[in-house]
Amino acid sequence: MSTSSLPDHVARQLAATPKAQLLEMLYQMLLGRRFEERTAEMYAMQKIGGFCHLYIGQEAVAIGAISTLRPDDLIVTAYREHVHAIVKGCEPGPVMAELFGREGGVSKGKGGSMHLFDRRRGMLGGHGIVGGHIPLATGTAFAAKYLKRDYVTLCFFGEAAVNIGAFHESLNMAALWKLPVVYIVENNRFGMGTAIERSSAIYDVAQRACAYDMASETVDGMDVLAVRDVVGRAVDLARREGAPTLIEARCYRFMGHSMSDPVHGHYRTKEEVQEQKEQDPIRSYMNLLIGAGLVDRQAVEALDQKARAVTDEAIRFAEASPEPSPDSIFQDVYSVPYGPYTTREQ
Ligand SMILES: Cc1ncc(C[n+]2csc(CCOP(=O)(O)OP(=O)(O)O)c2C)c(N)n1
Repeated sequence: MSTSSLPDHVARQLAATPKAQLLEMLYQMLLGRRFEERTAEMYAMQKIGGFCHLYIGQEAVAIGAISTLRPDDLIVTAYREHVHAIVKGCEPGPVMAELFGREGGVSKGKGGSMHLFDRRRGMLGGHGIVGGHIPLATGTAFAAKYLKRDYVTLCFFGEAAVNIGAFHESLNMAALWKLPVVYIVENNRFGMGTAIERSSAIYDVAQRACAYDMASETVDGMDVLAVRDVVGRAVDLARREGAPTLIEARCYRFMGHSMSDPVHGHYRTKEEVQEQKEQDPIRSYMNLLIGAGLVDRQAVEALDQKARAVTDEAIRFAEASPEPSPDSIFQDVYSVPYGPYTTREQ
């Protein structure tokens, strides 16, 4: 494939990213998809209870964004976060065990699907209150500045969260104090069954940054290299200059809002969902890598087999893990009064 026929961001990323990392990103997308498909099955078998929101269709956002991070960087997410957690380094077994509510889970079985947490991997949740975690990311970014550390925080949330007061308070402080944080809006167009056009006075979410004189970009959230390109620049800016950015990644969820919701309900048509599925971010990226001669179909099949095997193993791990003991009910429920980046080990 001649690179002159490629969009600028693709040519740039193919030239700048080691082949092993490009393939790792494809593997992570496949792993995220297989993990979520099996999660749906486990939910239907009642091995997983409570709320459960799948990420199928949006994989390019988490994988493209997190691929730009160092291991000591942090992510803070909303509740559609199984894939973010795995990509940030949480083992798939403990993530699945958390969904099963088992002791071996990343939150010891007490958090469930919406509250995945692993401080050592820089995964600071998993939060169920829409927009409630945005100030936490602003806080970890403030801590970086205060402690003179150069880690960056990525904060992921849906477009429905930008109408929450905490979003505006957070962006104001981050811009005022120049904090190293990147806010990533995963605009999948719907907050449950409410289209953005019915809930927001403006639909161009990135424009919200103007109010705080903050850098902003809109990116195709179905294109993993585009996300990596845009988030990579924002992470550099945050690390070098402590400046925050608001990124709007336009994407689409292929499943219902949560496991208890229909795929389209009355708020979108079957045809719309089908049309979006034709833009599947995994297929597009796979075709791009094949076209660029970086991988062949056989190698993709091998990556997919590995993703399936890792997911099977995650389920075995979850099944084998015991229920949390009743004695542990009050342990780890409230946090200790010092944060993830103090010198004291907890
Ligand atoms: C403060 C608050 N209000 C309402 C809800 C109920 N609720 C759960 S998910 C959701 C929609 C959020 O949509 P969005 O932020 O766009 O994220 P998505 O589900 O699309 O990933 C709502 C309203 C909640 N969890 N928290």
